[in-house]
Amino acid sequence: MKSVNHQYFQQHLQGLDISLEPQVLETYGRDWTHLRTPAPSAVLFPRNTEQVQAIVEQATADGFALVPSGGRTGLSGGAVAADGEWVVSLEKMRAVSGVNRTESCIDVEAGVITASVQQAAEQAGLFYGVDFASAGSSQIGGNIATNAGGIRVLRYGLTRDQVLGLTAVTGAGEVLELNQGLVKNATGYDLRHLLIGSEGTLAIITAATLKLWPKPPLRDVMLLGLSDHQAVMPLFASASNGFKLSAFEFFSHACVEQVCAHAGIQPPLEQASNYYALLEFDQTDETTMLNWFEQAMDAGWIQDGVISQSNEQAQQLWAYRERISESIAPRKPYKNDIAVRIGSVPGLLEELDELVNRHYPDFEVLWYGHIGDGNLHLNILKPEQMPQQTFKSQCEQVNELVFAAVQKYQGSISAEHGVGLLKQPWLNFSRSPAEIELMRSIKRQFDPAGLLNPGKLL
Ligand code: S2G
Ligand code: ZN
Repeated sequence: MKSVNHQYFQQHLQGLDISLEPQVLETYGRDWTHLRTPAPSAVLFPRNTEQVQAIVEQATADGFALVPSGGRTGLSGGAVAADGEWVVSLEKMRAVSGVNRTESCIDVEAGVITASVQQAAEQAGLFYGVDFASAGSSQIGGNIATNAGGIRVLRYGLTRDQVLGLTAVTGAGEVLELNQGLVKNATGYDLRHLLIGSEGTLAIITAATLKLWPKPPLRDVMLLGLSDHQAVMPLFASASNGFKLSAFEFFSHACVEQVCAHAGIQPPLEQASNYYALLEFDQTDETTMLNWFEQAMDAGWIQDGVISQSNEQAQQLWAYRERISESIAPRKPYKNDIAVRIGSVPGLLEELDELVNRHYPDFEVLWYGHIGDGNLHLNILKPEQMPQQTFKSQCEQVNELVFAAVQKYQGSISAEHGVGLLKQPWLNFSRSPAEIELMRSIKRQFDPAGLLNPGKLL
């Protein structure tokens, strides 16, 4: 592969912001997984779709691979550049059009931070439906490329369900303007939905039109101590009927211990429980809430619980769930992000809990996730004294068993974090050979030179 320098880019990509600084190469060549040593050959900062198109054409001419880069908050190695690729950072494409109240949507460029979309919507008296812990640093382009989920999928759906229009540059250098913000458009294959979740392997997303929702009513939050994880599904079914849920999250006591230690806060309830559920729902009257709470106690599903009395307290209760990821990051956890149909959650939980305790007797195992979506995050904390590589290979040995269990329930080995580099060896546990071959032929159509994010997903 050719080496590049400033002259090369001045000659071939006039006016494009680039960096060859070692520190910049290091920062932009990794995501949150620290899976590989970053080693891109350049970081490019296009300011518009035309510059992205010129980059794709030049990279094709000289045989450079391209790694699209957003907030690099990914958890499966999808934004890792470790083999001389050009990183294409969209962070300078940060334009936000005014909110369109009539159509209830907003036009944004790919580099816009997720939280900025949430704020723009709020200022216009509307609401952007997707939220998760890293929304303060993730970018819309990356959210779309991984079809990010988060904590309110139950009510508003995935990122996929917010995208009304998409602009992207394919690996063949074509600019696609997909669906143009239309609500209805029955004119053949919806290519927008091929690109959403394609992890930068089919095209580089440069802009999107996103759906906005009516401003939500005031909401209450309940944090409940569960006697046993088997209570979680009857509790979810009952809460789904009793309240207008916008979130139903689940986490084990080990998560609470990590958050309390990291954040220096007290546990949420007097008496510790093995598991917790956090419910968020449209505000309802006190009597309805208390009656439901009593019923859940009488049914033996919950041992204790607290209902938020203010928005501030609601945020405090959310912190026990939202801050798990940041609290355990220093322990370099091995993450599994699995999903099954909601009805299969108890069976899978039971089976996996037994399996991990048998195979990881001396590892700290943390369960948390979005029960309402059938999505569980199984995180194994690395023992302080164990070398990273030893830990990773021990976890990966158990992966076969974990994914075989997920496969038995026809579940997904990656619910929302994507496949990237990390989950690729086990893709066959969730996708058939015929599907994988079809995905490869689609990849050949969109990226004939194979320069877009090579080695990721497929
Ligand atoms: C969550 C965030 C990333 C992780 O907290 O729901 O998706 O697994 C995760 O720590
Ligand atoms: Zn999650």
